[in-house]
Amino acid sequence: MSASVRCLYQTVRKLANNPSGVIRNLSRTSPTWDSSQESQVEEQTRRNEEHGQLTELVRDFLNPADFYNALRNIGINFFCGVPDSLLKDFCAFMAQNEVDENHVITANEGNAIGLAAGYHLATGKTSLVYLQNSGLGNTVNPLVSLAAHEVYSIPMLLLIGWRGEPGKRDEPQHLLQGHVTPGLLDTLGIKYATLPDYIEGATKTLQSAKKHMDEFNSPFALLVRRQTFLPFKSRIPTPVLSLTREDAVKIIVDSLGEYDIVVSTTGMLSRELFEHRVAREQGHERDFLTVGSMGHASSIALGIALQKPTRQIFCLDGDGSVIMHMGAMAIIGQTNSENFKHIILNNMVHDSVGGQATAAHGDNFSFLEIAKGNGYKQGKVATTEVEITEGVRWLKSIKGPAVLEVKIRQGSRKGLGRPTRTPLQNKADFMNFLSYS
Ligand SMILES: Cc1ncc(C[n+]2csc(CCOP(=O)(O)OP(=O)(O)O)c2C)c(N)n1
Repeated sequence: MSASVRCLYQTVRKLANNPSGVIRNLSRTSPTWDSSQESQVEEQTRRNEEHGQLTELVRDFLNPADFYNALRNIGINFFCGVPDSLLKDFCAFMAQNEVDENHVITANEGNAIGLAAGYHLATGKTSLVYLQNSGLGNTVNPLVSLAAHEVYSIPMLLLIGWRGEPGKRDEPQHLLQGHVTPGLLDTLGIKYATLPDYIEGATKTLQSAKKHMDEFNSPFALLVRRQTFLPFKSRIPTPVLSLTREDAVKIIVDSLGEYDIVVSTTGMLSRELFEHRVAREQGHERDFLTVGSMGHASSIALGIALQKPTRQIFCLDGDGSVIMHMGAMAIIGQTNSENFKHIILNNMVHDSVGGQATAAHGDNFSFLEIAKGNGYKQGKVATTEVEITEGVRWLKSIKGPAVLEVKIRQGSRKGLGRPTRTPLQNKADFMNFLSYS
């Protein structure tokens, strides 16, 4: 622990024990902190101290450990879902403290509803399904045709990170989703509440949720606002590799031709691609940034590849995204899209939302075997700068569909920006670029 972190931690401990109760619910465990979270909590701690008697101005945080214990107290012992940045501290706590048998990170959010249903059928018990509200769409079918009271009536608690909450600053792809989230739950007939950011409130809300789930045998949802949880960090060990995703993106992009088309996946990758074009003083017209719609970049790329047979299409994908909608690979493999080139940047984790393991973390997992089994014509792995450069050259020279798996380490640069052009500007520039024959 660095000196500044130790100092903060001591401040936090002191304040947590402060009889004036100026700040509440700070950690009873010993989480590690990253500097941005650290400085935000430090700033908040300072403000809380300044509030003096105005305790109504105090900002609380929910300790992931306390919330986990409160869940166990209402009988929840099984946890599954897809990670979200607003839930990353809770996810990190789970990854570090829960055994694998009781905690499964699923490929997509619909799978998690299925898993929770199977768990209920086998045990009669309720589980927790966590997700970002972007993944609500993936849950709709199993919620309405499996878990609903009108069908198999299966209780489960949904913990939903509320990106794009009205009144909060967020990216374009989260705005509509954030706005429609409560209405969507209403339409689905799912009762919900906002998760309080202090343990007494959270415990009460969990008790009401339990009462509802017991009485109606149906799902109940908790909406989680940003910065509800106290920071908790745990790092999933992955192989020591030299290149980051940003390094790899730069090498790939610099190896492409002037007319080559790029479709990039959700998360940090598209942000790094955008910044690299800025640094190179290039326009952004060659890139379609799949800022939302996680897992669909390869299908978008296929749609373009089939219509533009004289152009080369490079889909820059992530392991979590490919796994989320892996069925797309089966369809791609069964086409004759010779110009479809899939580059999977595999860091074995959901790096963009906190670094939780994907199935690619498993010892017996292989993207090359999967691609081959789905009918891709060829595949290769690259881990170094030279291998990536040669790999892209090779992809350009062969007939697809083909795949290049690029093995990278987790992590991203601090202060990474966000695209400054809007999705509509991106679309217009890109369509214009596609129109060159
Ligand atoms: C349907 C849906 N579920 C969850 C998310 C939240 N999310 C954004 S990026 C991301 C991780 C992507 O992981 P991966 O493809 O492996 O790329 P990496 O971040 O590791 O580069 C997640 C889970 C989302 N945007 N959409």
